[in-house]
Formats: sequence, structure tokens, C-alpha cells
Amino acid sequence: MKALILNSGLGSRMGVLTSEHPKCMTEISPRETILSRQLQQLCDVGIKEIIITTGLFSDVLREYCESLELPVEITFVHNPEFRTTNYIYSIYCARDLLDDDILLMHGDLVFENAALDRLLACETSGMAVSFSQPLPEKDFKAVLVNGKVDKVGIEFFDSAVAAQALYKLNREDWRKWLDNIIEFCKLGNTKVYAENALNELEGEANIFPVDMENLLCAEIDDAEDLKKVSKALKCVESRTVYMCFATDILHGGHMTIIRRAARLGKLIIGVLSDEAVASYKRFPLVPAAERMSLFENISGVSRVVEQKSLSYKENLEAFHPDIVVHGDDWCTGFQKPIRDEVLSILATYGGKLVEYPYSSDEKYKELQRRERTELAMPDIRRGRLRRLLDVKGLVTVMEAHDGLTGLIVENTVVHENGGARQFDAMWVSSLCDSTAKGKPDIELVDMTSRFRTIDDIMEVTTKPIIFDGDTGGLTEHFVYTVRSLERMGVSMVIIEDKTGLKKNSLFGTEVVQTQASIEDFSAKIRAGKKAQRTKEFMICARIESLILEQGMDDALARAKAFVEAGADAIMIHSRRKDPSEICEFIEKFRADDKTTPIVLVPTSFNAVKEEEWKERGANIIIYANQLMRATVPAIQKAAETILTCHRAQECDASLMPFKDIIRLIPEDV
Ligand code: SPV
Ligand code: MG
Repeated sequence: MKALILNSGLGSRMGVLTSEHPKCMTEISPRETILSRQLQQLCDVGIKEIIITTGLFSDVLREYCESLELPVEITFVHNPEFRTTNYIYSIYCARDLLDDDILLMHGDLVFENAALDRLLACETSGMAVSFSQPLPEKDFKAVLVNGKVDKVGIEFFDSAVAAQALYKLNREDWRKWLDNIIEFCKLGNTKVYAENALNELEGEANIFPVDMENLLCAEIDDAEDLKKVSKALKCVESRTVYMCFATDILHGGHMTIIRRAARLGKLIIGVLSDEAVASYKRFPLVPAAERMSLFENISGVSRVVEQKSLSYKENLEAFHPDIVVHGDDWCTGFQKPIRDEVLSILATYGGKLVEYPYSSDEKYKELQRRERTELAMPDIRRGRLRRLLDVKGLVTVMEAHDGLTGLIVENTVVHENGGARQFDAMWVSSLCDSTAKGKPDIELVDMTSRFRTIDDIMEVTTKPIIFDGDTGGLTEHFVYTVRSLERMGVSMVIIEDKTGLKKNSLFGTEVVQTQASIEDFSAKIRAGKKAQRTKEFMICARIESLILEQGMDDALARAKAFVEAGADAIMIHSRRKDPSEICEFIEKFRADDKTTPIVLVPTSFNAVKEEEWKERGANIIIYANQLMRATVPAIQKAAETILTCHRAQECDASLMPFKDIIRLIPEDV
């Protein structure tokens, strides 16, 4: 597409303002003239060839254009008869250069980017009109017939709309109009508007009106217009636009939408905090501070701020952007409440929402798949538990005992109030791993088998893993376990301060269980920390004093000693329904130690909500066996029903349809 700018007019109504240069060189802001603005806008939309017709001061105009040093080829066509002809003759002079789609504009037209974008987005030929602005007395109006522009002129009022000499003309439509312009000029009809030649075609040029509504698109005829347009331009230039990004991999689709948004005004980018991203989709590969600097270096972005939550409220109230830009994918689904909130806040101060079609391009999906692969890599996965603790303060963990439960923990999301909730990490429980294998939870399932379970889970998930290391075994063995777990990408091992034949803690004192001495267990922790090769891996000391009824003082003394031995976290366990002993422990431990993460497994003391645990000072909540416990009654019932009924029909209603089970696991995860 080429642009044709008509600058051969005399501009006599501008008075002294055009005594030394053509009208298009009139300054409309301290930084630009009508022409420099038009040329920059054309460059910005990718136009490479521009034809400018000239009249009076043609040399001044040419030199001026060259001084702008824009990356565009400009051809100047002088109309030697500029004093006695209208621009129809200038077009005639340029006719041999115009065999293309043409963006035609008068040289005294000032328009905002959004107006140009709207015209260019029109697939047919189009003319800028406004259905909402009053009909001008002396300026162009377009008569519409059957939805098309039938006539353009200053004399039409019936069935007319306000119009501006800004056209996007597809080659075939333009050819018809140009041929008639040539015809007019050959007949010496050179003192009329080029539109007179268009009007004879009676709609055959297929030009459709493109409604600019109240976007700035106005010509400057005199000093009064200049004042008005300069003022309107100031408003346009001071407009602010807000967009929020959760991404950490910027691709072409993002750049396109950023470029479009930046054309609407000064662009403020909100970068979603790590915590908000983690709750909304997955843990960000790149931390918020780095993501912010990524955006700071993109041209067209005037400011980058953090958006702390999925809700835009805080930032909209702080910055009052004139426009919020978003993809149209949030019109439905879980993001709809966020959109509704944005709309209602914008309505309070007259802001606008602009939505662009969401790109679900295959190559961007491929990028997302690569991101997932990246997140599953041992080095990336291992460190994420520490980052989650930093970012969220409280991390929720659900048990997984095989690939399927791993997938459930990975993918289960619930939406509430426009936000999303999901588990942060996975717990590979000794109880559930043993139970899945039909074995008691007594360290009977050996490490090789336990590692096999981790591997099955890791193959299909990306979330961090906390491993239940039972007693850790012999110290001489534990050091190897630590290194193996690190290599696999596990984030934390929890070992309990028991010795001899370990039984599940939930038996309490009903069975014989022996607690290790503080010295021996501290030595095991020290050895594990010494063996550790990466800085991210965590060893958590689990204290069984309350389970074995050894008292609060013993629990606290152990916690202190184990932290001194190098434990990265403390797990305190209880099998009471009443959470008070756990609360007491947290309070007393936190009196001296504000930072060591506290891990809880609230299987029996399950009435307290996560928010309260966080407030009390706990950091990791492990739901240690609920998925396994959900499975057993369901499968037992199915087995019994089939045995009772001698067929499977009766149990079908409580089963997942077989059509669904075969699709439950996607082939390409
Ligand atoms: C496990 O899940 O195996 C645990 C937690 O160790 S508990 O069963 O509560 O002891
Ligand atoms: Mg266990």
C-alpha cells in the first residue's frame, strides 16, 4: 500500500502562519507539524512509499521532509498549475505512481493513531466519517446510499454524515476513481474536487463509511481550527493506557498487542506479582522484578508497575488510565468477574475498555508447552519450593502417590471471585505410597521403589515435590538419599526423629515407637546437609514429641537443636483433633525463631483454615493422604456392587463414564 498526501493547496486561510511554508508544515505541538506527524504515523503502520503532491513552497517542503530522516521513500510530485487548479490535477500529475492500494489523505488532516488503525482494519475500501458528530456547514460530508459512500462534497446535507478526506482505497476501487479523475483532467475539468469524479461513479467505487465516532480526525483550515486541534491533540497525547501481563516469555503476539496499545496513549504495563501468577496459572519461570525489566525495555512502554493481585482495582484506582486493553478471552470463563470489576471501575471516571481478539496461535501454544517442559526440569523444579515460600508465605501441598494423582494435584484449579486456587506442591507420602502397593507404612517399601513413584509423578507434572523420607534410615544411607533426591529435582525431604521399626505416627502410643535422641538425629541432619550439593534443596526435621506424648518442652528443645544442626524447616506433628497443642508449639517456637519454616500435616486437626495457620506463623500445609482416602471407599463400593449384582450395570452411575476415562490423560502433556 502506498500513501498519497495532497499538499498542493495554497493554505491562504491560515494567514501569516503559511507565509513561509506550506500549510502542512504548521506546528501542532512543540514537537511536531501536521506533516511530520502524518509521516511518522504512516511509518509506524509500516507504509514504505509515500507520494506527496506539492504546490507553493515545494522546495521548502522537500527539504523539510528530508530533514526528518524517516525510514520511508517519499516521491514528490509538483503540480505546476497549483495556483489555478484544485488537487484533482495534482492527483492527475501523480497518476503513474498510483497503481496500488492507496491511503489517500489531505495534507491538513490531523488524526489520532486509533483513527488510522480503524480505517486500515477495514477490509473494503473506506472513508473516515463520523456518525456522531454534527454535520459541518462548510466541510466535507458523505452521502450514504445502501451503506456505501455515494457522494462526497460540501454541498450535501440529506442522508449525509460528517466526513474527512482520509480514504483507504483498494486497488480496483481506486482504479475506477482514478480513471475518472484522469478523464476529468483531460477534459480540462481541473478546478473541482477529486471527489467530483468519484460522485459520478454513483457508489461503484465501493467505498464504505468507517465511523471514527469521537476519535480525533480533523482538518486545519484556519487559525481557529489550529487552536482546537492542538488542544484535542494534547488530550490524546496525555491519554494513558493500562495493560496487565502475567507472562514470562514474550512472543510476537504480545509485541503486537503492546504496539497496538501504545498507539492509543501512554502505555502503563502492570506486571502480575509472582504470587498472583502462581495462583492463576503456574509458578513463573522468571521472577516479577525481572519480568518488569523485560517490559521496561520495550519501546512504546512508558511505565511498568507491579499488579499485586488478579484484580485490577488497586492499579486502576492509583493510575486512572483512560483506556484498559485486554484480549477478548476474558469475556467468559473464570476471568469474567475481573473484567466486570474493571468495567465498573472504568465507569466511575469515564474510562474505556478496548479488547483485541485473543490469539490462540499454534506457535504460541508450542511456547507454552516448552515453558511446561522447562518447569519440569530438575534444576528448575527443585528451587521452586523456596521461591514459593518467599513469595507466598504459606504453601499448600497435596499428596500424590502415582502419575494419576500427580496429574490431579497438578491440574486441579478452583475459581473464586475472579481468582484461582490450586495446590502449590506435592507430597510423596510414605503412608500412601506403601498403601498403593498394599504394604504397611513401616519403611518396607525400599528407596528404589519410592524413587520410582517420584519418577512416575515427575514425568507428568511440574510442581515441586516434598518427599516423606520416614526416619531417613541409617545416616550412612541418608546421605545417598539426599543426593539422589537432589538429582531428581525433589525440593525437600522430611525425616522424622524416630529410630528402630517405624510405624505411622497416627498410631501414636498405640504401638511401640522409639524416638531418636536429639544428638543422633542432629548428627543425621548435619550429615545430610553436608552431603547436599545444591543450595536449594531443603531438609526438614519432623518432631514426634507430641505424637509420642513427650511434652511441649521436649518438642521445642528438639526444634531448636535440629535448626542448629542445619534443618531448613521444622515439622511438628499431632494426632489430636484439637489443634491447641500445635498452636501452642507455633507460638512458642516463633517467639525465638521468626524465619525457619514450620510444616504442618493437619490430618486430624483439620478444622483450622489455611489463612489462620498462615496468621499463626505456619508456612507449609500438607494434605497428606486425602486423595488415597477418597479412592479406597469408592473402589471398595464398586467391587462390592458388582459382586452383589452379578453384573456391572448397577455401579455404572457412580463411575466415570468410559468415554471420559479414555480421554482423561491427554497424549501430549
Ligand atoms: C505420611 O503421609 O506418610 C506421613 C504423615 O508421614 S502421617 O501419616 O500423618 O504420619
Ligand atoms: Mg510417612
